[in-house]
Order: sequence, then C-alpha cells, then structure tokens
Amino acid sequence: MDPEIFEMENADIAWCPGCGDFLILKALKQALADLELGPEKLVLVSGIGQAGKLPHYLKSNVFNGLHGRSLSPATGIKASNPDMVVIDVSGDGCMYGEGGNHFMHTIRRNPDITNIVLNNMVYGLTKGQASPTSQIDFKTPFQVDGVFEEPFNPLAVAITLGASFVARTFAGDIPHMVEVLKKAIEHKGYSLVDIFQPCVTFNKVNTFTWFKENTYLMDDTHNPYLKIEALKRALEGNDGEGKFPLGIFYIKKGHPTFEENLSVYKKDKTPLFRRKVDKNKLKNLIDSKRGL
Ligand SMILES: Cc1ncc(C[n+]2csc(CCOP(=O)(O)OP(=O)(O)O)c2C)c(N)n1
Ligand code: SF4
Repeated sequence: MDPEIFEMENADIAWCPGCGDFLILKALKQALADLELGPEKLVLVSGIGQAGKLPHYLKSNVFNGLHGRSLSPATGIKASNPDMVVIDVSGDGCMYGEGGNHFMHTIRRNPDITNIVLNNMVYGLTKGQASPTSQIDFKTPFQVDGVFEEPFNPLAVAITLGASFVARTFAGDIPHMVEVLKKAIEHKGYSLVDIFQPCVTFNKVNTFTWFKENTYLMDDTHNPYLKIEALKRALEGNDGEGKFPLGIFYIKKGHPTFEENLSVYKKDKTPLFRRKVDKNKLKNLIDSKRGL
C-alpha cells in the first residue's frame, strides 16, 4: 500500500519547521502502509499537545480527547469494536504527567492497543515547561534553577507493571521507527512505543545530535522475553549515566487482552455496535435495579 493513502490534502500543519513530529508522522504512515492497514481499519486517539495533533494530519478515524485521558476512549473503542486497529498518540507530558494514572491502569488491563508517546522531554504546546521526562538540571523559563526531580522512567514502569510489549525508538531514525511501530501494531495486547522526539523550539538541550550521541541500538544479545533483563536495559541512561538503549525491550506472550476477558465476547465475537439491542431485556434490567 502507498503511504500517500493517509495524506490529508490541505492540512494546515501547526508544527514548527524541523520538529521531530514530522518524521514520526512519516514513519507511522509507512508502517501502516507496509501492514496494509488502510484508513477505514484504523482509529487514532489522542489527548492535547503538539503530539496530540498528529492524528489530525493522518487521514483516518480520529478521536481527540482530554489532556492525558486518551487511553480511556481508546480502550472503550477497542472493546466495543475489536475489529478496528486502535492507536493512541500522546506526548510525554500528556501520557506520563497528566495521564499518569490512566497510563498505569491501562497497562494492567492490557487492551489490544498501541500507545505511541512522542517524548521530547518538554511541554511543547504550552511553550517549554519541564515535563516528567525532563532531565535533571534542565533549565526553562519556569524551572529557572533547573529541574531537580528524578526523571520518570516510562519503560521501567511499563515493564514492572507487566506491559505486554515495550519499545523505544528515535525520530532521527525512520527505518528503525517503522520496524518497531510495525511490530508494536502487530502485537496482540497493550504496546508502548516511546519515541525520542527533538523539540527544536523549546528544548535546546535534547537535540537531534544529543539523542544520537546519547542512545544506542540494542543488538541480538538482548532477549526481550526476559523481564529482568528488560528492566536492567530500561534503567540505563535514565540516571544520567550511560546511554539510552533503543529497540524492543520486553515482550510478554500469552497475556489475554482486556477484550478477550470480557464475557460479552466469550461466546459471540460480533462487535458490540453491530448487535441489536433487545429492548425488553434492557427494560427488565432497568426495572430490576429500580428501588435498590
Ligand atoms: C488537564 C489539563 N492540564 C493542563 C493543560 C494545559 N496543557 C495543554 S498541552 C500541555 C502540555 C503538552 O505537553 P506534552 O504532552 O509533552 O506534548 P507536546 O506539546 O510536547 O507534544 C499542557 C500542560 C490542559 N490542556 N489540560
Ligand atoms: S514547539 Fe517543539 S514540539 Fe511543538 S511543534 Fe515546535 S518543535 Fe515541535
């Protein structure tokens, strides 16, 4: 399939020239085209932020939710229509800050959705405050003495909570992004793909060059099926020592998804929205709860 199928004609793109988000958009379109997943098979869900705008620039079905709360509609959309491919796109502030609670509990539920987080280590849309992944000593007009809080480690948290697929890639490496995104989308269960994304306007520290110099690609010596090994890799780089690994950290096999666990799908796989409502049954149910 040609990635041009996702092209939004006349889209008024509000990102700054040179933003890493353009490359991520390109890689996502390529990954979807390679997997032959046309616009009609997809739902892209996002919150608020520069990252949250990405679905607006890709021709498909879109739900734009509240800041940090996109995983709830994404889970609901997948549960009511398990035949659709559901992809959530968020920023590091949106997902790990405002949406931190949703992030944790969605991992525990394991819906079959792909959670892509555009991690620029800053709040881009609101003009440069520190985010949960900002590094220690990162100075902003708001954190004038520099950040002193421990950076949030999304991969370590996801692995610890039993996320069934955990990966990290970098906006400056399109082939790697495409490869990782394809595997994440194909994976059955919750997949986290954290993508290092340079914000050329508000983060002058974690630039394209900085990410290149401070990351490395994991090779075949890393076995993604071993949880403790995955956790060790996820801890690298975060404490300011060593480089951040890129690649697939962790895969958990045979973990039932949220949808599979729902009793409505145990006998009948028909998506909920295609089923006829039995009004009598519904009325009896409501009546039975009256006066409780
Ligand atoms: C509940 C709530 N809190 C705060 C805001 C203001 N707000 C909008 S976008 C944003 C930060 C976005 O940062 P991030 O998610 O990292 O995305 P980026 O813009 O960097 O891609 C904030 C704090 C909001 N819209 N809603
Ligand atoms: S402010 Fe940063 S994240 Fe937002 S569009 Fe510009 S470069 Fe990209």
